[in-house]
Parts: sequence; structure tokens; C-alpha cells
Amino acid sequence: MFGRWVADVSRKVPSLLKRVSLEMKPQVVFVLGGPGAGKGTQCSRIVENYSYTHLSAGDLLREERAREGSEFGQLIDNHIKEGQIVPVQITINLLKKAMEDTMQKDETKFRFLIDGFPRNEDNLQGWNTVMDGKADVKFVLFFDCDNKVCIQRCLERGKSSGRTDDNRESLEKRIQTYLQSTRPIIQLYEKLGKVRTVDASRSVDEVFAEVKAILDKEG
Ligand code: UP5
Ligand code: MG
Repeated sequence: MFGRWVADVSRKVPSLLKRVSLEMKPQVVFVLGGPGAGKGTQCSRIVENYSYTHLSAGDLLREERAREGSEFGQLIDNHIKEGQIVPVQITINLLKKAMEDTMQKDETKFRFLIDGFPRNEDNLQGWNTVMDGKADVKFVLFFDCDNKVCIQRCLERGKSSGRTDDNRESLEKRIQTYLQSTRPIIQLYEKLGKVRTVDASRSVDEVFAEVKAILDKEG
């Protein structure tokens, strides 16, 4: 009798757990900060230590640019070189697909670091339209870094990165776009009490210590 009950429960529990996790909404942390603030570097460190999946909007766009047959390759290329923000329809579809693919492969992977997005009003509107009710934005992790430090880091990286926007001309434009379009988005989230700011001009380890304190607190 008891044995049958145990067998019955152990058969049901996995399917129940699976159902619960399938119904789990993606939990999202937006990671923002200027070009070269260290978003990617810190996201890699977070992934090593916490159960997050890192999705860089910039990386997804660069992949799409390189994809054979992409109808957006040229448009993405121009926008990146000019430090302009790609129309949100393109970016949001890439992000949504990456999130869905991740969760389909492994339903326990529902926590995401979305790096470098939303960068402007258009991005935010696109996110709200497409992801409304489909994901929870927990908070914004903001890497606050002096622009001169940011430029210097990207120029240094530019010696070997092969990135078409790691040059002084593109960097001036990227910084302008960041100040004009992205800072207001961060301010908007600040008003909602959703921004966790990190001083990103220090060493990678020092920055990560601050990140860790935030993530440990946020759970
Ligand atoms: N480095 C990192 N941390 C350091 C530290 N603490 N001390 C010393 N050095 C440090 O780091 C940059 C460099 O600095 C590296 O060499 C690193 O070793 C060193 P990284 O971690 O790569 O910084 P990150 O903030 O990720 O810089 P990135 O250049 O990736 O930032 P951007 O926001 O400019 O680039 P992104 O790839 O997100 O976007 C590129 C372009 O894509 C945008 O300009 C835009 O045209 C387009 N885009 C959109 O249109 N829409 C989007 O939603 C996203 C992107
Ligand atoms: Mg990056």
C-alpha cells in the first residue's frame, strides 16, 4: 500500500516540477553602463558564480550581422559603426528567441542578464510591448564609469578585438548616444527604485565584489 503510494508520488513529482518550472516567467536583470564600462566582463563573472544566463544584445546583433542570408546585416553594421541604436524590432526578436531557446533546452534556466539593453525609449517601448507579462524585470545593474576610462578601455581592446566600433571616431559617437539616449532610461528606472549602481572604474575584482554584494542581497 505504502509502496504503491511512494511509487505514485515519485512518478507525479517530476512532472509537477516540470510544469511549475515551465510556467516560471523569465527573471531578468538589465545590465547597463557606458561602452567599455565592463558589462560583459562582469556578466561572465556573474555566470561563473550564480545561476544566470548572459545575453548580450550587442553580441546577438553582431552574430545576426554575420549570419549568412540575414536581411539586417548591412543595417546592423552601419548602426554599430555609427554608434547608433538598431531598431528595436530586430533586437527584441533576437533577445526573445535567445531566451526561449535557453529555456527550451533547460527549463531551470530562467534567470537572465540582459546586457546592453534597453538603450533608449524605442528599446523600452519594444520590450514593454513584446514582453509585457512574459518576463519580470527584477532590477537594473548599472555600471557607472567615467567616460574617459570607458574610451581608454575600448581603445586598448581595439588593438586586438576586431570590433568595428573600437576606434576613437565611433567611440565619441557611442558615448554621445549613451549620454543622450541610455542615461535617461537608467534615470527612469532610478525613479522606480530599480537601479543598483556599481562604481565600475575600479579593478575587475573590486567591481565584482560590489556586484556580488548586490546579488547576494537581491537573491
Ligand atoms: N575591462 C573591463 N572591466 C575592466 C576593469 N574593471 N578594469 C580595467 N579594464 C576592464 O570591457 C571592455 C574592455 O575593458 C575589455 O577589454 C575589458 O577587458 C576591459 P567589457 O566588459 O567588454 O565592457 P562592456 O561594457 O561590455 O563594453 P562594450 O564595448 O561591449 O559596451 P557597449 O555597450 O558599447 O557595446 P555593445 O556590444 O553592448 O553594443 C555595441 C553596439 O551595438 C551599440 O553601440 C549599438 O550600435 C548596438 N546595440 C544596439 O543597437 N542595441 C542594443 O540593444 C545593443 C547594442
Ligand atoms: Mg559588452
